[in-house]
Amino acid sequence: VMGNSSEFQKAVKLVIDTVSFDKDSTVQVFEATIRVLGSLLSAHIIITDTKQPFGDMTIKDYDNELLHMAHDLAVRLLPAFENTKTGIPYPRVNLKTGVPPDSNNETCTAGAGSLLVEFGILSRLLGDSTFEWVARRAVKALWSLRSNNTGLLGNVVNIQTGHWVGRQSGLGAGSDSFYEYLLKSYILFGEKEDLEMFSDAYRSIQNHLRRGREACNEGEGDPPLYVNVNMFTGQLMNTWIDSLQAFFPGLQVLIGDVEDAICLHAFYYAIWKRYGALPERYNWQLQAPDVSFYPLRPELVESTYLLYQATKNPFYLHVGMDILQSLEKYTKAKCGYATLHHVVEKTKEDRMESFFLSETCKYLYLLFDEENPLHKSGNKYMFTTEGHIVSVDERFRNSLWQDILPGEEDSAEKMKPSELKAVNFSSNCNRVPDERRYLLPLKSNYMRQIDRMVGLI
Ligand code: DMJ
Repeated sequence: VMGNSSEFQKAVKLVIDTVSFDKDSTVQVFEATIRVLGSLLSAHIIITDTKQPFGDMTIKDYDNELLHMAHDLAVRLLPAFENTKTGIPYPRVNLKTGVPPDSNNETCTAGAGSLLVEFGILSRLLGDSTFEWVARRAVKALWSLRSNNTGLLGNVVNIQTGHWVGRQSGLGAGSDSFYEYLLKSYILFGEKEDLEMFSDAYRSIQNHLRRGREACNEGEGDPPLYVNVNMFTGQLMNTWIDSLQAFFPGLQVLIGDVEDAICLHAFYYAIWKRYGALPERYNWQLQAPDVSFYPLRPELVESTYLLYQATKNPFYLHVGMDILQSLEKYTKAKCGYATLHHVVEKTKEDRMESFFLSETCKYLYLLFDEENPLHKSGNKYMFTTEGHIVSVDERFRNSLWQDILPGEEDSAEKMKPSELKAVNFSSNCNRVPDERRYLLPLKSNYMRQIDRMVGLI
């Protein structure tokens, strides 16, 4: 993304020469997929891109090594999808020996249901349907367990019985990327059923999770907030929001619901302004953190970047600058950037998660790099949930094995990348952002209201 081809080539060679997955190590299927599989696939796509928009990222004598490594890793993850009665995978797998004998039968919705982008890309690059098939089966199994009453899913499920162990439905931990990947799978593969699931889920979210006034930027009542509810009754389960939820305005940008995105983003930014970071959980009733650490998460920066791309409003450059300055001030350490152990006391932990580089830094860099090839029309890219870039191109539209994908009857209809916008979202989901309209993104009384809600004034 920075166009630094020599470092990229060095890193790729290092990975090819030194990384092996033949390890007696138990990993989380979700984390290994989004962090490791995703980066291998992304780098492979960049290396083999015929246009090379980021500069010359080709590797001399490259023989698809990264794709082979991705395949090797994915094969080692496959045992997670075996011996499960629902098709929902086990959460952990040993890379050498498969599912550990004492394995937990419970998994979270996001962990089990956000594997389709990486597994689908791998299948389509290899022409081997296995990976997409298992990932799609897991999504469909989870989807079939949603509440008849609210249309919502819980956050923890038993993979053998299909019984919901965690009935909390929200947009944060345990759920977030499930929704993200319904939409992103559709953007990438054009399978209509993914969009239909996403549209239904989005409708249920708006009906049951969104609280506050209807028009977000005007009128009486509280500014909107997405809360955690019981999936079966829609009743409020607690009064906290978590820092992972801050990804949601970015997802709203992708579907064109920019106004709601602007309002929701402003709420998280108000919390950031108060602490110079986002606490892992913030209790909006107590106006105080419930869980106080900040592991350098990217979600607020990600939404800021996407909102800037959608509106070009300099307000988001200001937000980015503010975030950057707090990161420099509070998290910079001798050898990197440190997790904040406590957002009030600003104590640090000796820990820097890989998503700090793959997401937080990348989105910050891109926010200010107006001329980046990623922003040029004609170059179409999508970010995976871990911030790895993949090109949205025809290569991923071919599922020649369509007939053997689970429940394929109504999914035969495929959309071309250029047709993506022409789908029936509910009325407020298809707005084309008008730059002038967002010159002042939020009314001053709105800002005052949320500043008061987070105890800033
Ligand atoms: C990232 O690993 C991914 O974005 C994931 O989907 C959830 N959030 C973390 C970083 O906070």
